[in-house]
Amino acid sequence: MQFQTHTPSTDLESHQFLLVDGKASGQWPQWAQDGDRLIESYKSMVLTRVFDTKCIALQRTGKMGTYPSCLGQEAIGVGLAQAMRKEDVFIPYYRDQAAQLVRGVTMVDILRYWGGDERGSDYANCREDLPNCVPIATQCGHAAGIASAFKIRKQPRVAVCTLGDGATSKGDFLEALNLAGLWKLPLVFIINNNQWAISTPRHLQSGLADLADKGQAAAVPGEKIDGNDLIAVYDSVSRAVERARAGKGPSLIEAVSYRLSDHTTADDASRYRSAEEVNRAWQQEPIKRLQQYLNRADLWHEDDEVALQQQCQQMVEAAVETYLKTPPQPPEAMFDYLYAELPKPYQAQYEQVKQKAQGGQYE
Ligand SMILES: Cc1ncc(C[n+]2csc(CCOP(=O)(O)OP(=O)(O)O)c2C)c(N)n1
Ligand SMILES: [Mg+2]
Repeated sequence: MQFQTHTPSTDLESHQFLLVDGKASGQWPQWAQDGDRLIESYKSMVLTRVFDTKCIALQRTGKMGTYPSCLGQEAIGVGLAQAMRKEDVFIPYYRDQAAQLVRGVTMVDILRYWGGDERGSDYANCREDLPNCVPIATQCGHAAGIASAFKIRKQPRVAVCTLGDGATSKGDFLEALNLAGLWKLPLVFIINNNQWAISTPRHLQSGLADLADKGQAAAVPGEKIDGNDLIAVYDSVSRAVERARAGKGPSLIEAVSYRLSDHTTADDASRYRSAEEVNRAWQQEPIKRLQQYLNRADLWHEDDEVALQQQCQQMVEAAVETYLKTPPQPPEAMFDYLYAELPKPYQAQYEQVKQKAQGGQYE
């Protein structure tokens, strides 16, 4: 069953290519039979994890602000970003470091953003991708607007928008989904169903068994996939993206994964979920799974792994060094990023903050 309107979403197994133990399942798409392609994806997932681990350490040592780890969800980000074209637009939420790195957002950008520096959202390499969205689901309306612009301008481009399982309960998402279905927008929604919305478990979020079925009320076909299976993610997103590019309208993908970390560095998930549950989820995580496949296929070996880990560490350390050396902006810079032209009522406040800063009152 593939993206057919009004068809209930399929069970997970029918969109699975890599089983939990790294063994292959079903008929693999052509591209996945190319070992180099899989190794490229694997390297991106490992880099994301090394970077993510460092971000938590930076927060813990007072060098960065609150940070939402993407531990365990690397396959969703890497797979979806690799399925997009450069000219497509990515509309992320805050747990999308993996996709952003593949899209060309730099590690320094990401560090600056979570360090509270808005210059971290000024991406040099993918200027039209949107910045992180923290207000839950509000990015969905932006995505519908962007997709609508593509359609009006007759551009063969696609908007790809991510959101969490919790975000699917918000009106913003449901309204954007409705519009996408009605106007047949070139828009792909991807739900990162990591099973938790802070401390709210998935089963208390919606009465639906499959969040992909939310598309039915909006005439948006849905598909539920294993979000820990890099091949399933790439396969599903690339079909949805090309479907949208061909003028056939939007899709909704539910990628099932697990949030192996706390919600953010400001959370302690051990207060509301059991160690057994988390241990079980570790057995399913996406990196080990692909690594096991590559090992068995004789495409990846111990020495490759050691070299990759070293290379990733070096790249991350270099980015951290640049980030830590970034001169801070003056306090009045907080007015600089919301408006193209500062509205009158804020101009007086801006001057006031600037004068206080010059008088050393914020030091
Ligand atoms: C409009 C809004 N309401 C509440 C919050 C507080 N909040 C931050 S994350 C979150 C849970 C989101 O869960 P989910 O959509 O599943 O994404 P996840 O964090 O699990 O990736 C909430 C309620 C917010 N950021 N924005
Ligand atoms: Mg969630």
